[in-house]
Amino acid sequence: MSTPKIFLLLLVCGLFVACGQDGPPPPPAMAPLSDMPLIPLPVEMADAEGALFIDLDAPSEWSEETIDARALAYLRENLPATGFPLTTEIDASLELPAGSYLLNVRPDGVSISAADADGVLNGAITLEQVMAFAGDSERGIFLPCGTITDMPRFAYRGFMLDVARHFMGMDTLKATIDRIARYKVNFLHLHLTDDQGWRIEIKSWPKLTEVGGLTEVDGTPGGFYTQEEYREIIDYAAARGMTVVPEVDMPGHTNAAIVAYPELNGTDKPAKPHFGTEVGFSTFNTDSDLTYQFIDDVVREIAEMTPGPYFHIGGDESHVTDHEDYVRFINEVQQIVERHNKQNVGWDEVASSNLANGTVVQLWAHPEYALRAKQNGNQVLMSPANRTYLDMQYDSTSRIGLHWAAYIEVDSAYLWDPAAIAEGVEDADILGVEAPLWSETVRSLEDIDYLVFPRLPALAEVAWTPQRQREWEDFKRRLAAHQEWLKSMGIGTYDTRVLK
Ligand code: TNX
Repeated sequence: MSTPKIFLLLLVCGLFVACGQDGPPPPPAMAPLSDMPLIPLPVEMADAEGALFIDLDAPSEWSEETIDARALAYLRENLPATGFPLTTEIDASLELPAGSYLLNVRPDGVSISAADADGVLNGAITLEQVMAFAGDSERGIFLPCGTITDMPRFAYRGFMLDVARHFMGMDTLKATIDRIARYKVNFLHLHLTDDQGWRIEIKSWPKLTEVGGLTEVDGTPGGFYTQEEYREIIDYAAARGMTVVPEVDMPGHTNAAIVAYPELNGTDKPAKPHFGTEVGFSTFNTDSDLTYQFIDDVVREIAEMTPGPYFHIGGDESHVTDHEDYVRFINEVQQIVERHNKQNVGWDEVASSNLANGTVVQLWAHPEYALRAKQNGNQVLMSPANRTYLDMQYDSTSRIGLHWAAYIEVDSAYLWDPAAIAEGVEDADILGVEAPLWSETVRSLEDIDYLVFPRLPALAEVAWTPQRQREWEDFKRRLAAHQEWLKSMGIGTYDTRVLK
């Protein structure tokens, strides 16, 4: 083509774009989809020509006819604009791991397909990030075209909140669920009972909350969830892709229950309310039928309200329970949980008993117990304290947190491989990764924000993205964008020195 012809063509195109009152404005210079700072990093991103223009003022025509109801509700709540074509599709013939999805951005709209509803929601969560990081102009947002094909490394990507040491009310809990949903966390483990407080109403043993619910660390007033509130949390979490895993920690960590019902006490010392943070001094009486009747009632009431498959029996730090008694107790309790049709989860010490077939062993301190679990055919949930404990301080200047396991800066939370924690325990033996937030020093949403962000995004990527695709420098680039995004939403994320 000759120069004048090219000039003419450009002029015509320019006029066409400039005059097109109804058409989209020309896309600004834009980073391709594959450069977007997404966390967790998707497995595959392919760029395509063009952009989708989202008019901020265009009315939304979304409906449950073409969009999965849960994804629709999530997006309506979280997107800045919904005036563009979107469809979702569940195609059970897609042979991908649970939670996988395909997200396709074209100039004429977005589609999400997945083999299951969790996959559709994960695609919607990715779309939320794509929109948050896309270039916007006065009139709207431009999304670069392309396809994301994504699947999780592990089936279980968890967060634990200790609501026993300090009680967290409904608003705090819901706000926490909103925050972590953005990182594709799909299990919410609630540590409901401990020495300092009992937080879940049990109708057949009412003093658990009437007495055991009153206290917390430092003597401030505690609190508890009614059964109605617990059900509300389950629904709220489910709407954001999370299954609740309730924990009743036993036979140790049971002082609050024993204060309420002294007949459960397995020590010679009378129990009194505990406001401190020492551990390992309480135990149920493992010889008494009443104890097992009690546990049966508690497990029954909680299991009836809990749609998820798991029931966490704790089992950690039972320092005043004789070992033989401990083993007998854990064996018995695993059976109670199974009779109520739940699968057991226990802290890694439970592997010193006879593990039931389905019991998941949550590694926190003892790799040898994880190996024992594997050898016995049981799955391991990875929560090594020196990598995943969100209650650990970042460094010695952190305003709250503990440091018995380690100081955990963001690089330390990111730079590890779950398959390299316990020799011989590999991906196929690992159910997933969970980041626990113990609350001895955590009292408010502000405190939660400070410890959870930005380490939770790092740990969410550990649980989701294949090890070979994770790269620290690239993660830092993406995390810097997330820090801005989190702050723009009013989330008090910690200003980590690794980004300075
Ligand atoms: C150890 S981890 C505990 C908890 C504490 C936590 C504090 C585990 C199974 N037990 O009782 O809250 O350390 O970091």
